Amino acid sequence: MARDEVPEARGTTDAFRADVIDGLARRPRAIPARWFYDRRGSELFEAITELPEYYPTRTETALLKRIAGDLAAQVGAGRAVVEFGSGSSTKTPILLDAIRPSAYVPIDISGDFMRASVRDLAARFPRLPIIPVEADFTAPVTLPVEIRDLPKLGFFPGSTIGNMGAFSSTDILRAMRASLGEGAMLLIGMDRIKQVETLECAYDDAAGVTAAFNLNLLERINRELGGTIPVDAFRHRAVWNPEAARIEMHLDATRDVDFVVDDMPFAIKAGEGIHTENSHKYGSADARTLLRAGGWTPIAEWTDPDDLFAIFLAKA
Ligand code: AVJ
Repeated sequence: MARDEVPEARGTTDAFRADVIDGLARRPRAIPARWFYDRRGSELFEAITELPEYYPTRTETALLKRIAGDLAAQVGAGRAVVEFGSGSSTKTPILLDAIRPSAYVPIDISGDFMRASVRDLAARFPRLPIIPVEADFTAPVTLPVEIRDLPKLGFFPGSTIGNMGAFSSTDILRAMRASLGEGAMLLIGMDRIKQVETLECAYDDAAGVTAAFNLNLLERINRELGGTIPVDAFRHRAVWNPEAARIEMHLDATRDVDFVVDDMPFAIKAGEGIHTENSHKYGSADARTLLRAGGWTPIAEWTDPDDLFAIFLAKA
């Protein structure tokens, strides 16, 4: 496909290049997790959500089904649902069935993946206006004019907020509040702190899908940025960091490697690594404090019987 057919392509590639070169030059090396989600990465993430070890998706989906009636009563009908990082939109039908909104606006950085998912959704909700927006929702997003006068419900499932640290997660909640406007509500999923073994297995599955997801970042660098990274020299590592209350994913070099990215030379010694993701986990009080810091007032909290995952409803 020609570049000019994809409005975001040039800006996205430039931002990817800048983040990679910058991230490989700093110590410790770190590349932002949002770059996992090219088409292949989005597909691998979908596969992760079906793994026996990866409890968040199935727990949140079941929870959403269970609370649908309660949620409808608190949210009311006729809102525009704005989903941040919609991906394959698998949890969306449960919400749309429950609250009968007047429009649905999915926002995702992986444009063609999102549009393919939206086609399925449109078939299921033929009378619902669906207006996809291809954007990086960590920056302020201009919402489509069609929903300007409707009250909004922000939908931010999956504990995606956990990819951000305290500063960015507060910023993004505030940005959401600003873009969703007067009278908005937010429905947000937040993963709980739990047994270390459960957490580490969820991010290092026996089938190696999460490893493939992590390593795909290096393959993407090679594909899109003219990289020469020997991917076979890197190993996936997932570890719980108790001080920061987060799972960290790393790619560790198993031998000394030299490579280029966009003609820039890099060297990584055996045992050194690249930090590729943080996935923060929250106790109930942590979650509520974060929401308040982000300008939202929590009005309901639901959790599954094993307290693995929580869904919060908040108002602006
Ligand atoms: C999509 C960010 C919520 O942190 O659990 C899954 C991404 N990374 N396995 C998460 C992910 C490795 C996921 N989020």
